[in-house]
Amino acid sequence: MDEIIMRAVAGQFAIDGELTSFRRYGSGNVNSTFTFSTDRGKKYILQRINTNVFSKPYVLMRNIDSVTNYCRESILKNGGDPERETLTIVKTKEGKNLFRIRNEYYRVYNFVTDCEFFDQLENAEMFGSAGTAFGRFAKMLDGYPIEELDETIPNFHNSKVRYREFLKSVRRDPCGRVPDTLELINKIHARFFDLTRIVDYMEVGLIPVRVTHNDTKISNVLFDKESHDALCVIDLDTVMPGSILFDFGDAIRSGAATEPEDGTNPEINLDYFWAFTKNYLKETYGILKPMEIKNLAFSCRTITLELAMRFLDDYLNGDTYFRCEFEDHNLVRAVNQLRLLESMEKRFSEMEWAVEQIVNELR
Ligand code: GN1
Ligand code: MG
Repeated sequence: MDEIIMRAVAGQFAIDGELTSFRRYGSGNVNSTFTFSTDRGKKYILQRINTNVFSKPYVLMRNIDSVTNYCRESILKNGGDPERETLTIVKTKEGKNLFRIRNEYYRVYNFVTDCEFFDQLENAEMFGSAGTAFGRFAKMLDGYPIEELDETIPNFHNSKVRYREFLKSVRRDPCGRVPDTLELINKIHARFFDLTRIVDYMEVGLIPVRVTHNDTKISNVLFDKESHDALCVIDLDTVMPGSILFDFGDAIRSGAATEPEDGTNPEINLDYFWAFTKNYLKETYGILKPMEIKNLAFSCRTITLELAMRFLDDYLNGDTYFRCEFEDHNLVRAVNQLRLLESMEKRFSEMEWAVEQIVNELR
């Protein structure tokens, strides 16, 4: 983005001072994210919302406004610091959540000070701390009135609907990429019931619908720079009604893998799995239903399979959804997720056993 545009956009918001410098920030695959500083020493996050993915930006921001206000109160009640433990929206000078120009929508948050994010964590202890942060987040939102939330992306984790869409892409094969990816496609077909089990349980009420984050990848947690404690859960775009299992599973998928999403040979790191699960359950054991606990380990397989399918689907459709940094990026990601999945399948009984042991200690 040009500095002139950046300055003009930042100037629409009720910020302290004037923009002096900015740079790209984060590792999100959907929105475009920047940080900027002002001549009064303040730092902010500025994002351009991807309207290809989020078709109702104002509705999305209403959700986030309401959820962050709710979190702020809860954090204050618990003696925490809401400036660092949740996001703070900076309104436009007209008091709006977004600045719109032509078809582009921008928002600004305060930059959470002295924090950093990681695509890959340095040790199991940090991932354990993320378990506490995500667990607290889930517990905090347990009391949030679900009927007030709009569904920003309908059927986001409805793997049945996603599978149907995937089948359509395979049949249409708009880019002629199916012949070279048949092996991957078949790996997904073969796991149909692993993909749909949780959604089936939800449909018949065996697994409750809760207020969930829906995008709990590890880079969506901010860690304190000094202590390396996980402080703040960010990227609230997909906070919607959903299953807590996808949140647990997605955190494991992204945080307990030995390689990043586009590495070549990821495996599940069971020490990381233990560390996260222990702390996550410490926070959430009181609210979880037996069917949720029973499916925690399994949810990691489901979400990893879902991501493999989403990356492959995007590849078949010519890479229009996820940001790609090189040719075949989505293909590399799909292969990566299937390898990670195979590693989870191999070590599944150990994952289930870990959950059982942790639950026994909590009982
Ligand atoms: C996207 O924007 P980001 O990077 O936090 C995607 C997630 C995927 C993730 C995979 C709205 O998240 O669902 O799990 O990429 N977000 C959306 O890296 O589709
Ligand atoms: Mg996101």
